[in-house]
Amino acid sequence: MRSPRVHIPRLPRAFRPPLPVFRGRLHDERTATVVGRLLGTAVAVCFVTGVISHYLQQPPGWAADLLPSRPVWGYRLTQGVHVASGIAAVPLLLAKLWTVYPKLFVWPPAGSVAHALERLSIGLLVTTVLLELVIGLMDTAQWYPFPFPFRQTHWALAWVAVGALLLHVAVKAPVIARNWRRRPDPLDADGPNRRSFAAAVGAAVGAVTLTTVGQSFTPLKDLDLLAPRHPDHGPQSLPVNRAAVQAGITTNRLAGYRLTVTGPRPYELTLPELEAMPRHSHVLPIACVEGWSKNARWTGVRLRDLLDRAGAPHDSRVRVVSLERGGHYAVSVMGASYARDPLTLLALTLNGQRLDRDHGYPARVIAPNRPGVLQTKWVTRLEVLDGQARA
Ligand SMILES: Nc1nc2c(c(=O)[nH]1)N[C@H]1C(S)=C(S)[C@@H](COP(=O)(O)O)O[C@H]1N2
Ligand SMILES: [Mo]
Repeated sequence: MRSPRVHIPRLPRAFRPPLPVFRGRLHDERTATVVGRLLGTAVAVCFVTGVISHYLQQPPGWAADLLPSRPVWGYRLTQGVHVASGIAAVPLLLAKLWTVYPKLFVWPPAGSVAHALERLSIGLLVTTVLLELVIGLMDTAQWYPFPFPFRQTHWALAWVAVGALLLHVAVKAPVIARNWRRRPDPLDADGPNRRSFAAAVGAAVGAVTLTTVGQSFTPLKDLDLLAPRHPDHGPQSLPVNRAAVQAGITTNRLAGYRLTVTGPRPYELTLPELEAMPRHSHVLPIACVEGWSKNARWTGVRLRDLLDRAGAPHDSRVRVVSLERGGHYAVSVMGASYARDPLTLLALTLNGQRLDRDHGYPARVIAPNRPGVLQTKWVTRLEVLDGQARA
Protein backbone atom coordinates (compact mmCIF):
# COMPACT_ATOMS: atom_id res chain seq x y z
CA MET A 1 0.00 0.00 0.00
CA ARG A 2 1.34 3.46 -0.80
CA SER A 3 1.48 5.95 1.98
CA PRO A 4 -0.49 9.13 1.34
CA ARG A 5 1.55 12.02 -0.02
CA VAL A 6 2.03 14.86 2.44
CA HIS A 7 1.63 18.19 0.75
CA ILE A 8 4.24 20.65 1.98
CA PRO A 9 3.44 24.15 0.81
CA ARG A 10 6.37 26.16 -0.58
CA LEU A 11 6.75 29.84 0.02
CA PRO A 12 7.38 32.26 -2.83
CA ARG A 13 11.05 33.00 -3.54
CA ALA A 14 10.68 36.19 -5.51
CA PHE A 15 12.01 38.61 -2.88
CA ARG A 16 15.45 38.46 -1.25
CA PRO A 17 16.58 41.25 1.07
CA PRO A 18 20.26 42.27 0.89
CA LEU A 19 21.60 39.62 3.26
CA PRO A 20 25.29 38.77 3.67
CA VAL A 21 26.74 35.94 1.61
CA PHE A 22 29.26 33.61 3.25
CA ARG A 23 32.08 32.04 1.28
CA GLY A 24 34.39 30.94 4.11
CA ARG A 25 34.34 27.17 4.31
CA LEU A 26 34.87 27.02 8.06
CA HIS A 27 31.12 27.38 8.20
CA ASP A 28 30.72 24.07 6.38
CA GLU A 29 29.07 20.82 7.44
CA ARG A 30 32.32 19.09 8.33
CA THR A 31 33.31 21.79 10.87
CA ALA A 32 29.76 21.83 12.27
CA THR A 33 29.95 18.05 12.72
CA VAL A 34 33.38 18.09 14.40
CA VAL A 35 32.48 20.87 16.84
CA GLY A 36 28.99 19.46 17.27
CA ARG A 37 30.14 16.07 18.46
CA LEU A 38 32.49 17.60 21.03
CA LEU A 39 29.70 19.86 22.26
CA GLY A 40 27.25 16.93 22.20
CA THR A 41 29.66 14.88 24.33
CA ALA A 42 30.07 17.69 26.87
CA VAL A 43 26.29 18.20 27.06
CA ALA A 44 25.65 14.46 27.43
CA VAL A 45 28.20 14.13 30.25
CA CYS A 46 26.77 17.23 31.92
CA PHE A 47 23.24 15.84 31.64
CA VAL A 48 24.03 12.39 33.05
CA THR A 49 26.05 13.77 35.98
CA GLY A 50 23.28 16.32 36.58
CA VAL A 51 20.66 13.57 36.80
CA ILE A 52 22.85 11.76 39.35
CA SER A 53 23.22 14.97 41.33
CA HIS A 54 19.48 15.57 41.30
CA TYR A 55 18.61 12.12 42.62
CA LEU A 56 21.30 12.15 45.30
CA GLN A 57 20.03 15.48 46.56
CA GLN A 58 16.34 14.81 46.13
CA PRO A 59 15.58 11.11 45.81
CA PRO A 60 12.02 9.95 45.24
CA GLY A 61 10.55 8.66 48.54
CA TRP A 62 10.92 4.97 47.74
CA ALA A 63 14.61 5.33 46.87
CA ALA A 64 15.70 7.48 49.80
CA ASP A 65 16.90 4.53 51.91
CA LEU A 66 18.64 2.81 49.03
CA LEU A 67 20.99 5.53 47.84
CA PRO A 68 24.55 4.19 47.74
CA SER A 69 26.83 5.71 50.36
CA ARG A 70 29.85 4.37 48.41
CA PRO A 71 32.18 5.16 46.86
CA VAL A 72 32.79 7.93 49.38
CA TRP A 73 34.09 10.18 46.58
CA GLY A 74 31.24 9.36 44.17
CA TYR A 75 29.36 12.64 44.42
CA ARG A 76 32.60 14.58 44.52
CA LEU A 77 33.56 13.08 41.17
CA THR A 78 30.19 13.34 39.42
CA GLN A 79 29.51 16.88 40.58
CA GLY A 80 33.04 18.00 39.74
CA VAL A 81 32.60 16.54 36.26
CA HIS A 82 29.13 18.11 35.97
CA VAL A 83 30.45 21.60 36.56
CA ALA A 84 33.65 21.05 34.53
CA SER A 85 31.77 19.69 31.49
CA GLY A 86 29.30 22.59 31.71
CA ILE A 87 32.17 25.08 31.75
CA ALA A 88 33.92 23.32 28.84
CA ALA A 89 30.65 23.42 26.90
CA VAL A 90 30.61 27.23 26.93
CA PRO A 91 33.46 27.79 24.40
CA LEU A 92 32.28 24.75 22.42
CA LEU A 93 28.79 26.21 22.16
CA LEU A 94 30.20 29.57 21.04
CA ALA A 95 32.33 27.80 18.42
CA LYS A 96 29.37 25.80 17.20
CA LEU A 97 27.15 28.88 16.98
CA TRP A 98 29.89 30.69 15.06
CA THR A 99 30.18 27.78 12.63
CA VAL A 100 26.49 27.70 11.82
CA TYR A 101 25.44 31.33 12.22
CA PRO A 102 25.37 32.06 8.45
CA LYS A 103 22.28 29.84 8.44
CA LEU A 104 20.49 32.63 10.28
CA PHE A 105 20.58 34.54 7.00
CA VAL A 106 19.06 31.82 4.87
CA TRP A 107 16.28 33.20 2.71
CA PRO A 108 13.38 32.57 2.70
CA PRO A 109 13.45 32.01 6.48
CA ALA A 110 11.35 28.90 6.04
CA GLY A 111 11.35 27.08 2.73
CA SER A 112 8.72 24.60 3.82
CA VAL A 113 6.75 23.58 6.87
CA ALA A 114 9.36 20.92 7.66
CA HIS A 115 12.12 23.52 7.42
CA ALA A 116 10.19 25.91 9.66
CA LEU A 117 9.76 23.17 12.29
CA GLU A 118 13.44 22.32 12.10
CA ARG A 119 14.41 25.95 12.67
CA LEU A 120 12.01 26.20 15.58
CA SER A 121 13.51 23.10 17.19
CA ILE A 122 17.01 24.54 16.75
CA GLY A 123 15.80 27.78 18.33
CA LEU A 124 14.56 25.79 21.31
CA LEU A 125 17.84 23.83 21.50
CA VAL A 126 20.03 26.92 21.40
CA THR A 127 17.88 28.81 23.91
CA THR A 128 17.68 26.01 26.46
CA VAL A 129 21.36 25.02 26.27
CA LEU A 130 22.43 28.68 26.54
CA LEU A 131 20.10 29.24 29.50
CA GLU A 132 21.30 26.08 31.24
CA LEU A 133 24.94 27.07 30.88
CA VAL A 134 24.34 30.68 31.92
CA ILE A 135 22.20 30.00 35.00
CA GLY A 136 24.46 27.05 35.90
CA LEU A 137 27.48 29.37 35.85
CA MET A 138 25.55 31.94 37.90
CA ASP A 139 24.79 29.22 40.43
CA THR A 140 28.49 28.40 40.81
CA ALA A 141 28.84 32.03 41.90
CA GLN A 142 25.68 31.80 44.05
CA TRP A 143 24.20 34.70 42.12
CA TYR A 144 20.45 34.51 41.58
CA PRO A 145 19.16 37.77 40.09
CA PHE A 146 16.38 35.91 38.23
CA PRO A 147 12.82 35.57 39.56
CA PHE A 148 12.55 31.77 39.22
CA PRO A 149 13.98 29.08 41.52
CA PHE A 150 17.34 27.87 40.19
CA ARG A 151 17.25 24.18 40.96
CA GLN A 152 13.78 23.36 39.64
CA THR A 153 14.34 25.45 36.52
CA HIS A 154 17.77 23.93 35.83
CA TRP A 155 16.25 20.44 36.17
CA ALA A 156 13.22 21.05 33.95
CA LEU A 157 15.17 22.86 31.23
CA ALA A 158 17.72 20.03 31.13
CA TRP A 159 15.06 17.66 29.84
CA VAL A 160 13.86 20.13 27.21
CA ALA A 161 17.45 20.71 26.11
CA VAL A 162 18.21 17.00 25.84
CA GLY A 163 14.95 16.34 24.00
CA ALA A 164 15.72 19.12 21.54
CA LEU A 165 19.27 17.78 21.16
CA LEU A 166 18.09 14.26 20.37
CA LEU A 167 15.65 15.67 17.82
CA HIS A 168 18.42 17.76 16.29
CA VAL A 169 20.77 14.77 16.02
CA ALA A 170 17.99 12.70 14.45
CA VAL A 171 17.17 15.38 11.90
CA LYS A 172 20.85 15.94 11.09
CA ALA A 173 21.77 12.23 11.08
CA PRO A 174 22.42 12.15 7.30
CA VAL A 175 24.65 15.25 7.48
CA ILE A 176 26.48 13.92 10.53
CA ALA A 177 27.00 10.51 8.90
CA ARG A 178 28.29 12.14 5.71
CA ASN A 179 30.85 14.19 7.60
CA TRP A 180 31.77 11.95 10.54
CA ARG A 181 34.89 10.46 8.94
CA ARG A 182 35.42 12.84 6.08
CA ARG A 183 39.06 13.90 5.85
CA PRO A 184 39.64 17.40 4.64
CA ASP A 185 41.11 17.60 1.14
CA PRO A 186 44.92 18.03 1.54
CA LEU A 187 44.82 20.66 -1.21
CA ASP A 188 42.05 22.52 0.60
CA ALA A 189 42.95 26.21 0.63
CA ASP A 190 41.22 26.54 4.03
CA GLY A 191 43.54 24.01 5.68
CA PRO A 192 45.58 26.54 7.70
CA ASN A 193 42.40 28.37 8.81
CA ARG A 194 40.84 25.12 9.82
CA ARG A 195 43.84 24.24 11.96
CA SER A 196 43.87 27.71 13.55
CA PHE A 197 40.18 27.39 14.34
CA ALA A 198 40.68 23.96 15.92
CA ALA A 199 43.65 25.28 17.92
CA ALA A 200 41.67 28.32 19.11
CA VAL A 201 38.72 26.20 20.24
CA GLY A 202 41.05 23.70 21.93
CA ALA A 203 42.93 26.50 23.68
CA ALA A 204 39.70 28.11 24.89
CA VAL A 205 38.38 24.83 26.29
CA GLY A 206 41.76 24.09 27.88
CA ALA A 207 42.00 27.55 29.40
CA VAL A 208 38.55 27.63 31.01
CA THR A 209 38.98 24.07 32.24
CA LEU A 210 42.47 24.43 33.70
CA THR A 211 41.65 27.69 35.48
CA THR A 212 38.55 26.29 37.20
CA VAL A 213 38.88 22.51 37.62
CA GLY A 214 41.27 22.95 40.57
CA GLN A 215 38.27 23.95 42.72
CA SER A 216 37.48 20.27 42.88
CA PHE A 217 40.44 18.41 41.36
CA THR A 218 42.76 19.62 44.10
CA PRO A 219 46.10 18.58 42.52
CA LEU A 220 45.44 21.50 40.12
CA LYS A 221 44.33 23.91 42.83
CA ASP A 222 47.24 26.26 42.14
CA LEU A 223 45.79 26.92 38.68
CA ASP A 224 42.34 27.68 40.07
CA LEU A 225 42.21 31.37 39.15
CA LEU A 226 38.68 31.78 37.84
CA ALA A 227 36.48 29.51 39.95
CA PRO A 228 34.43 31.29 42.62
CA ARG A 229 35.96 29.08 45.35
CA HIS A 230 39.53 28.07 46.02
CA PRO A 231 39.87 24.82 47.97
CA ASP A 232 42.31 26.39 50.46
CA HIS A 233 40.46 29.62 51.16
CA GLY A 234 38.36 29.46 54.29
CA PRO A 235 38.71 28.78 58.00
CA GLN A 236 40.70 25.59 58.69
CA SER A 237 41.67 25.63 54.98
CA LEU A 238 38.23 24.57 53.84
CA PRO A 239 35.78 26.78 51.91
CA VAL A 240 32.50 27.86 53.47
CA ASN A 241 29.25 28.42 51.62
CA ARG A 242 27.20 29.90 54.41
CA ALA A 243 29.03 31.39 57.33
CA ALA A 244 27.74 31.30 60.90
CA VAL A 245 26.94 35.02 60.85
CA GLN A 246 24.82 34.64 57.69
CA ALA A 247 22.96 31.75 59.30
CA GLY A 248 22.26 33.70 62.50
CA ILE A 249 24.48 31.44 64.63
CA THR A 250 25.51 33.83 67.37
CA THR A 251 27.14 33.20 70.73
CA ASN A 252 23.68 33.64 72.23
CA ARG A 253 22.21 31.00 70.00
CA LEU A 254 24.98 28.59 70.95
CA ALA A 255 24.70 29.16 74.70
CA GLY A 256 23.37 26.15 76.57
CA TYR A 257 23.81 23.90 73.54
CA ARG A 258 22.12 20.50 73.71
CA LEU A 259 21.85 17.67 71.23
CA THR A 260 18.38 16.15 71.34
CA VAL A 261 17.80 12.71 69.85
CA THR A 262 14.18 11.62 69.49
CA GLY A 263 13.05 8.03 69.00
CA PRO A 264 11.74 5.15 71.11
CA ARG A 265 14.18 6.17 73.91
CA PRO A 266 14.70 9.91 73.46
CA TYR A 267 17.59 11.66 75.23
CA GLU A 268 19.54 14.88 75.41
CA LEU A 269 23.29 15.46 75.62
CA THR A 270 25.34 18.47 76.58
CA LEU A 271 28.44 19.13 74.51
CA PRO A 272 30.82 17.55 77.07
CA GLU A 273 28.56 14.47 77.18
CA LEU A 274 28.55 14.27 73.39
CA GLU A 275 32.33 14.66 73.34
CA ALA A 276 32.67 11.84 75.85
CA MET A 277 31.06 9.30 73.50
CA PRO A 278 33.31 6.94 71.48
CA ARG A 279 34.89 8.90 68.65
CA HIS A 280 35.81 7.87 65.15
CA SER A 281 37.87 9.58 62.53
CA HIS A 282 37.47 9.44 58.74
CA VAL A 283 38.69 11.30 55.69
CA LEU A 284 35.61 12.39 53.76
CA PRO A 285 34.97 15.10 51.17
CA ILE A 286 32.69 18.08 51.34
CA ALA A 287 31.40 18.29 47.77
CA CYS A 288 29.29 21.33 47.11
CA VAL A 289 26.75 21.27 44.27
CA GLU A 290 28.32 24.49 43.07
CA GLY A 291 31.40 22.63 42.01
CA TRP A 292 34.06 22.95 44.71
CA SER A 293 35.07 20.03 46.84
CA LYS A 294 37.77 19.01 49.25
CA ASN A 295 38.74 16.12 51.48
CA ALA A 296 39.18 16.64 55.21
CA ARG A 297 39.69 14.49 58.28
CA TRP A 298 36.58 14.57 60.43
CA THR A 299 36.35 13.21 63.94
CA GLY A 300 33.18 12.72 65.90
CA VAL A 301 30.49 10.34 67.02
CA ARG A 302 29.06 7.76 64.65
CA LEU A 303 25.55 8.69 63.74
CA ARG A 304 24.43 5.09 64.09
CA ASP A 305 25.74 4.96 67.67
CA LEU A 306 23.58 7.99 68.52
CA LEU A 307 20.59 6.35 66.85
CA ASP A 308 21.15 2.99 68.55
CA ARG A 309 21.20 4.74 71.90
CA ALA A 310 17.73 6.12 71.12
CA GLY A 311 16.55 2.63 70.20
CA ALA A 312 16.01 3.58 66.55
CA PRO A 313 15.04 0.70 64.24
CA HIS A 314 17.71 -0.16 61.65
CA ASP A 315 15.72 1.03 58.70
CA SER A 316 14.73 4.40 60.13
CA ARG A 317 15.38 7.68 58.44
CA VAL A 318 16.65 10.66 60.38
CA ARG A 319 15.67 14.28 60.20
CA VAL A 320 18.71 16.41 60.99
CA VAL A 321 17.83 19.83 62.40
CA SER A 322 20.19 22.77 62.66
CA LEU A 323 20.25 25.62 65.15
CA GLU A 324 19.89 27.79 62.07
CA ARG A 325 16.39 29.12 61.59
CA GLY A 326 14.75 29.39 58.22
CA GLY A 327 17.63 28.78 55.76
CA HIS A 328 17.10 26.35 52.89
CA TYR A 329 19.58 23.90 54.39
CA ALA A 330 18.66 24.16 58.04
CA VAL A 331 17.00 20.72 57.91
CA SER A 332 17.96 17.62 55.97
CA VAL A 333 16.55 14.13 55.88
CA MET A 334 18.95 11.21 55.77
CA GLY A 335 17.94 7.82 54.41
CA ALA A 336 18.78 4.56 56.17
CA SER A 337 21.76 3.71 53.94
CA TYR A 338 23.56 6.86 55.09
CA ALA A 339 22.33 6.79 58.66
CA ARG A 340 23.63 3.24 59.14
CA ASP A 341 26.94 3.73 57.34
CA PRO A 342 29.83 3.39 59.83
CA LEU A 343 31.54 6.35 58.13
CA THR A 344 28.66 8.75 58.76
CA LEU A 345 29.58 11.04 61.62
CA LEU A 346 28.25 13.79 63.74
CA ALA A 347 31.59 15.54 63.46
CA LEU A 348 33.10 17.60 66.28
CA THR A 349 36.55 18.26 64.88
CA LEU A 350 38.03 19.06 61.49
CA ASN A 351 41.64 18.16 60.70
CA GLY A 352 42.31 17.68 64.39
CA GLN A 353 40.91 21.02 65.62
CA ARG A 354 37.56 21.83 67.15
CA LEU A 355 35.15 22.75 64.33
CA ASP A 356 35.28 26.38 63.34
CA ARG A 357 31.95 28.09 63.89
CA ASP A 358 31.64 28.53 60.13
CA HIS A 359 32.04 24.78 59.65
CA GLY A 360 29.19 23.98 62.00
CA TYR A 361 30.48 24.18 65.59
CA PRO A 362 29.60 22.43 67.82
CA ALA A 363 28.50 19.53 65.61
CA ARG A 364 27.82 18.87 61.93
CA VAL A 365 26.85 15.93 59.81
CA ILE A 366 29.34 14.42 57.42
CA ALA A 367 28.35 11.37 55.36
CA PRO A 368 30.07 9.65 52.42
CA ASN A 369 28.88 10.18 48.82
CA ARG A 370 26.48 12.92 49.81
CA PRO A 371 25.88 16.40 48.35
CA GLY A 372 27.39 19.19 50.43
CA VAL A 373 24.01 20.88 50.89
CA LEU A 374 22.86 17.92 52.97
CA GLN A 375 25.90 17.94 55.28
CA THR A 376 24.00 19.97 57.85
CA LYS A 377 25.94 22.29 60.16
CA TRP A 378 25.16 23.42 63.74
CA VAL A 379 23.16 20.23 64.39
CA THR A 380 21.00 20.36 67.51
CA ARG A 381 18.37 17.69 66.89
CA LEU A 382 18.21 14.24 65.36
CA GLU A 383 14.68 13.00 64.86
CA VAL A 384 14.23 9.31 64.23
CA LEU A 385 11.51 8.92 61.61
CA ASP A 386 9.65 5.65 61.75
CA GLY A 387 7.27 4.47 59.06
CA GLN A 388 4.40 6.56 60.41
CA ALA A 389 6.30 9.78 60.85
CA ARG A 390 7.50 9.50 57.25
CA ALA A 391 4.08 9.20 55.69
N1 LIG B 1 22.67 24.54 58.65
C1 LIG B 1 23.28 24.62 57.45
N2 LIG B 1 24.09 23.62 57.06
C2 LIG B 1 24.72 23.67 55.85
C3 LIG B 1 24.53 24.77 54.99
C4 LIG B 1 23.67 25.81 55.42
O1 LIG B 1 23.45 26.82 54.73
N3 LIG B 1 23.06 25.70 56.67
N4 LIG B 1 25.18 24.80 53.78
C5 LIG B 1 25.50 23.49 53.20
C6 LIG B 1 26.32 23.57 52.01
S1 LIG B 1 25.58 24.18 50.61
C7 LIG B 1 27.60 23.06 51.95
S2 LIG B 1 28.44 22.93 50.50
C8 LIG B 1 28.29 22.61 53.18
C9 LIG B 1 29.60 23.37 53.30
O2 LIG B 1 30.24 23.03 54.48
P1 LIG B 1 31.45 23.91 54.99
O3 LIG B 1 30.97 25.33 55.09
O4 LIG B 1 31.88 23.34 56.30
O5 LIG B 1 32.56 23.78 53.96
O6 LIG B 1 27.51 22.83 54.33
C10 LIG B 1 26.15 22.55 54.20
N5 LIG B 1 25.52 22.64 55.51
MO1 LIG C 1 26.87 23.56 48.82
